[in-house]
Amino acid sequence: MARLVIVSNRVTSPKERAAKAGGLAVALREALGKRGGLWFGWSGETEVGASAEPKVFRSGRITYGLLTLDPEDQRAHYAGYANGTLWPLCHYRLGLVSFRRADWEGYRRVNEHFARALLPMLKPDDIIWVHDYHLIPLASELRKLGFEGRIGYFHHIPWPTPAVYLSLPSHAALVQDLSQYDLVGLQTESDVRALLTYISSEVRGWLAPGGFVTLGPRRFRVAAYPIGIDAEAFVEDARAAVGSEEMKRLHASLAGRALAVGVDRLDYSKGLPNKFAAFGELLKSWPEHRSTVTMMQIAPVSRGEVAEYRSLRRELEELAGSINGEYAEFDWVPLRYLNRPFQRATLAAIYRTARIGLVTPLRDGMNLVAKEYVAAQDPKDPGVLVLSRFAGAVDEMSGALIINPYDVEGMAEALHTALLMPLEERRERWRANMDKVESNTIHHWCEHFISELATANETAPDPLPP
Ligand code: ADQ
Repeated sequence: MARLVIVSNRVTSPKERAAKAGGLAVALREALGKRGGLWFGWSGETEVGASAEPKVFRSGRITYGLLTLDPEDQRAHYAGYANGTLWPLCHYRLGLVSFRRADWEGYRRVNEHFARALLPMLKPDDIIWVHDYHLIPLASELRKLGFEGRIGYFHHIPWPTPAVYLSLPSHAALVQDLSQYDLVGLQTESDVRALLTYISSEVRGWLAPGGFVTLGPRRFRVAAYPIGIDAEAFVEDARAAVGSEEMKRLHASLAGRALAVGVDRLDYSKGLPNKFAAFGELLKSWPEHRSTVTMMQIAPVSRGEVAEYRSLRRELEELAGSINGEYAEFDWVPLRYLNRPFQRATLAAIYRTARIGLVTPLRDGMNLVAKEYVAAQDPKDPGVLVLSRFAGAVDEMSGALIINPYDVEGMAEALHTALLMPLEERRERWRANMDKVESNTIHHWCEHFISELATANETAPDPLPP
């Protein structure tokens, strides 16, 4: 079996406790452990003029290669092009996109630095799997250095429609970079359509059924691989939480009230201000829910080095304060707002207690919280998932109450409906969602992508003219 090489911007070291690491990190480590393999990425350290000499060590069957970056390049790459340009662009927030040539150059330099450091560690028949928008040019840089083996890329965030994507000055260069992969994985079929439409209409690529593309001398494939969660582990954690000290404290604090929960990184793509406003609207328009429902929003601070994230944080603090100021009673605080991470087991307990899971992003590649909420429910008395139509997860979660996150009153109405929903309907909707969560786990996702990357290009049909 060919060796697997995973490349991601940040590498979670084996020392990080599994309970804290996300499902993705655990699943990737498992895939590497099975085949034996290399995990390569940035160590999190910077040093002026950093050398392309990674720190290499082994843990079990996995070799780790950790790279140091120059601080100015790291800033241009991470806070600059990746999170100041590509993140808002891919989340349809053109007003927040900044484009500076110096950032674009820094982004490319970091990818080149990655390639130079990685190349000496590669064998010709390795399967290389690159993760996310920080590393789109990596295959180009490896090809320039002469690597001809299989390289795949998975884009964890949405791929925007051509009308939005074309506002990126470097749009054509970035798609040329994508063409250097053998397999490009996106979250949903509509992301795939968006990218293929751009390729056939803007850069005159040739398409064949199955997402096969010919672009100049390159042949590659674009396909959807919707990511899943470790469903079994979540079910297990949620079951184990029943009767735990934490669950008892949570129940006691709710004093019989229903709980609506949101868990999101503090990010402007997640639609948090609108979610808070919808909860305020529920309390305003349906006064019967006052004192009978509590909302809990868990939102660990993220990317504090980017200005938009700091202003979002201030906006949310103000909104939470005004909702609580307006509606709180001496024995009831309507909105509990927490800015810190929790262990997976604690999250599972909170999800299971919540009558409503509120997932309302303005745009999201997939959204794993939606799936985690479903997995953690008690099958006999499950809660209701309220889900944005702009999350990739909506394709699979047919049992959710689907909302438009721009429609605050519509979201408030969905909350009202969810609070009144009869048990029978809750069970039916939950079952439909749970079937998908159980059948498309993170393990299937990993295996599926790796097996299609291993045979990429062998199955390509003849291309059709554009
Ligand atoms: P994210 O934007 O981070 O991921 P999401 O898919 O919801 O969004 O994953 C967040 C993960 O972090 C979940 O597993 C959640 O449990 C965890 N998490 C959130 N808050 C937490 C807290 N307070 N404590 C502990 N854990 C917390 C990106 C894309 C998504 C895509 C994923 C995976 O933006 O669209 O689904 O990658 O591809």
